[in-house]
Amino acid sequence: MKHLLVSTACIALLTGCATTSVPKAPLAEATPVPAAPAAPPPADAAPAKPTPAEAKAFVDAAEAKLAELGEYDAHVQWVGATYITYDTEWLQTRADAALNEETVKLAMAAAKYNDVDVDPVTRRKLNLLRLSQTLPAADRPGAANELAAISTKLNSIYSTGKFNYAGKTYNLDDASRTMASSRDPKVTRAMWEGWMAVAAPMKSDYAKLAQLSNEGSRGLGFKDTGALWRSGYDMDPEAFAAETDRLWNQVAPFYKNLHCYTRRKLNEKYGDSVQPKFGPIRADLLGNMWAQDWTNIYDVVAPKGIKSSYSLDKLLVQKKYDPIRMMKTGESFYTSLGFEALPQTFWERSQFTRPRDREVVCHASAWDIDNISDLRVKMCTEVNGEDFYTVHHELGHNFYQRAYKDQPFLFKNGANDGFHEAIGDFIGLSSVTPTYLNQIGLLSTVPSDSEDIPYLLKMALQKIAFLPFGLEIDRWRWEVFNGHITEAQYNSRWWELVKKYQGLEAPGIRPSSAFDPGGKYHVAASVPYTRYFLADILQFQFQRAACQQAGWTGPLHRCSVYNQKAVGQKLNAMLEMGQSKPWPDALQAFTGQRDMDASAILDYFAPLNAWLEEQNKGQTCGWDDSI
Ligand code: X8Z
Ligand code: ZN
Repeated sequence: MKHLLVSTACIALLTGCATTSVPKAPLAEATPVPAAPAAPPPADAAPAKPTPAEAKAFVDAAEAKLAELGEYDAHVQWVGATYITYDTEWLQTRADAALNEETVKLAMAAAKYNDVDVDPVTRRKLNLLRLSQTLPAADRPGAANELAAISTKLNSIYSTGKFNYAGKTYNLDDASRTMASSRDPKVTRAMWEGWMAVAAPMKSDYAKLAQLSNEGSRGLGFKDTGALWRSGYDMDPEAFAAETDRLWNQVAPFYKNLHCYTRRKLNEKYGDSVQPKFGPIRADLLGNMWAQDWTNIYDVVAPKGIKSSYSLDKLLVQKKYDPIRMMKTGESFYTSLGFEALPQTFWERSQFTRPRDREVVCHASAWDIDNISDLRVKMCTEVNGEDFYTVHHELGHNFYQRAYKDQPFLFKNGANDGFHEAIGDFIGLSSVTPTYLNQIGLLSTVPSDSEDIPYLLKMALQKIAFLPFGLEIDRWRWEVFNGHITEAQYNSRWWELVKKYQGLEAPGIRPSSAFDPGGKYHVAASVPYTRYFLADILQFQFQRAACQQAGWTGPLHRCSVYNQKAVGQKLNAMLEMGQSKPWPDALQAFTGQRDMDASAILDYFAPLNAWLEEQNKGQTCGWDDSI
């Protein structure tokens, strides 16, 4: 429920249409009034069926109303996210509840046009209205407020979370840095357990949140909140679930190869007592709190005898990059494609680093406050390769938002949420190529293709390692929402799914109070996560199509689209459509394809997959993934 349409913290709010266009009349009456009947109808007559013109007028008024409320909410959420206090939480709860309440009322009122023969644009908008709250509140007094209060509280627990270890206090940034660099399994375990303990108190509130949002979702005609989330893809919700299975099955063998190779390297480094040769990998050994990105342990898995001549982390420090310079560099990639530079207000109003003197939501996000030009990012940027990539990711959201600014309010969104996540990641693929790093003066010489395997291995530690994680979070939430699991089973079921998909296990027995899913931002903040799985697939489809458009004939992983204006133009053609058409139309506009297709990510990594298969010869790979 946090944010309308482009849900929450990752891409925040829209609004748009000038507030002067907000009708003065209440929405339900903001329709052309039909001519009065000559005589009053008999008392038992059915109410007259609304006309298509009435439906269109209803939608226009709804868009104006939501734009106004959404813009107000965006300012409140921004202040709350950049300054967490009792009072800003109070304001966030109020603003969120008001927006949720109004959206649900409008979505319910929209049902009266279900059987009206409206034009396709109005029909699409009526459907989108029903989908526009991530956590809809029930239409009864107090429900929206209760849901908003829980939601705000969970977000704050996560963002202000801290723990103590060996006489020092750690926040998530500190713990993440230590997880990335420590090779002492006692320390990585302490970081991991310390952070997961922050989430334990969220458990009962999370159960309440699921119950309340289910009540709201059912009021809107969905089976539960999971079904609502799966309904945002221009297809039947269960067909969408099957589509994600299909994509996962395309890439799972590759993930298993990477898992096998990595497990062996960890076993060689730490020994059987820390990382056994068989079975799941210990989750705290992979250099990241959630084991969603394994790039930080490249030193542990680096192939023997093939050197990698540079580290982006070190280059950025050596060349004295700072967060603003990283942002400016990111912006210049987009302008090289023909996009207009970001407005001055972006630089004045964004938050680029963690403030020293107040609590903030550090998880990176991109915002569109007024749905026109008040674009911002909120990051706690550190000078390293991971954040260099994240800068390009966030700016992808902002350039998308600006590209669709002339669409009507309900179409100001990504073609689907996976598209919104994939744009910046697609640009990010070029932004870390040695050719591009060389062009911008970060890297003095472009390594020969003898370094392709180390390069691809680093990329796979980010992109292939992520795939099962991108899937499992919502697999778990879908089961929470459909009642398959109870609060008492939340944590054990979480670990069953982590084992099944990622092939990982916790570093020790979990306490019965644990609520480890809440240790991930998107669970605490209720941001749907399947979008990132889709983005991981889509960004490589974008890359393959863009590189073909640029006339590139070399290997896909070496292609950079920097300065390719024709690619920029075609990309813009997709972006400016927003959500006005079903996503296959948008995909076709840029790539010529109408399906999500994992063959592009497999093409990109093909040389590495062959290399991994060679490395894994004679090994017993895999783990027991039956649940
Ligand atoms: O949440 C994000 C972005 C903001 S939309 C920083 N990402 C996911 C995550 O951090 O878990 C990007 C990669 C996956
Ligand atoms: Zn994002």
